[in-house]
Amino acid sequence: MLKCFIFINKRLLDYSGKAQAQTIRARISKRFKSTAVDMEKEIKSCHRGALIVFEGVDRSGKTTQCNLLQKNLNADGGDVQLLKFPDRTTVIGQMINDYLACKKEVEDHSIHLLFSANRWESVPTMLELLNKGTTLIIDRYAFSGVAFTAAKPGFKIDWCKQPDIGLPRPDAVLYLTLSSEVAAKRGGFGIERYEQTDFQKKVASNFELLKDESWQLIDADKSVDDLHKELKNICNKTIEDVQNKPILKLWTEGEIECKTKS
Ligand code: NYM
Ligand code: MG
Repeated sequence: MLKCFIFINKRLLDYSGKAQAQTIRARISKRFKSTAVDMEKEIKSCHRGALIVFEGVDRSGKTTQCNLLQKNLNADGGDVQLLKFPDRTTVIGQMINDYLACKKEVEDHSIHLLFSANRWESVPTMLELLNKGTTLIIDRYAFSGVAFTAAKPGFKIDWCKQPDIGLPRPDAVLYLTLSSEVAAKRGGFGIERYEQTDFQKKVASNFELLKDESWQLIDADKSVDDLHKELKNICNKTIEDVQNKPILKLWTEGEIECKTKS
């Protein structure tokens, strides 16, 4: 394209008057500039978004940080959406909400499968967004699913993982850690099911068993701003690193087939 531009420019100087050449050159520049912007957009739209999951103990500031990241990455010109599991807005999510709020009893295996179903029902939207270049910041994912259910008597980690096998695999899991003393200073637990110290300790030890190469442990005992800066850098780097990589499947080999864009 550049060569063509130089060639046309030369011809204009050879064959046209100066004023005429300038008008035509200005028109061509304008046209080429917009083509370059379109090409840039097209290249960007071929890149996929990153799937970044936040996990962590209660009071670690996950939700605050996820909200800040969505806001500030978008303000910098990014394309970022926030998801949260459980997603309490769906029919399944409402059943989970009633269970967590202790309004309903649900058998332990069943509720585990409902938490998983609540993730699977989001998968088509997640893939569509990732494939069109939107980065997803996710507040809790399958790791919470396993860590919480496996903290109940009689549940093995391996059984708990089964229903989530094959979900889109996170490109990065940012696990926010906080000592129990600092967590205690940040205020007590809420009134939902599972929000008791002993249960949370079991959950934390289960998280330890789920770490893999996609995990990064982040010390959350710092100011909201300092933590945000650290996480924003990691997110930007992840977005850059994975833009041309396939989306993989969680806890199994293989890639998720990329749907062609309509
Ligand atoms: N939780 C969350 C589970 O037990 N299983 C899951 O699969 C997920 C995603 O729900 N105590 C638990 C962890 C929390 C509770 O989460 C609700 P939040 O982030 O407080 O809304
Ligand atoms: Mg909560």
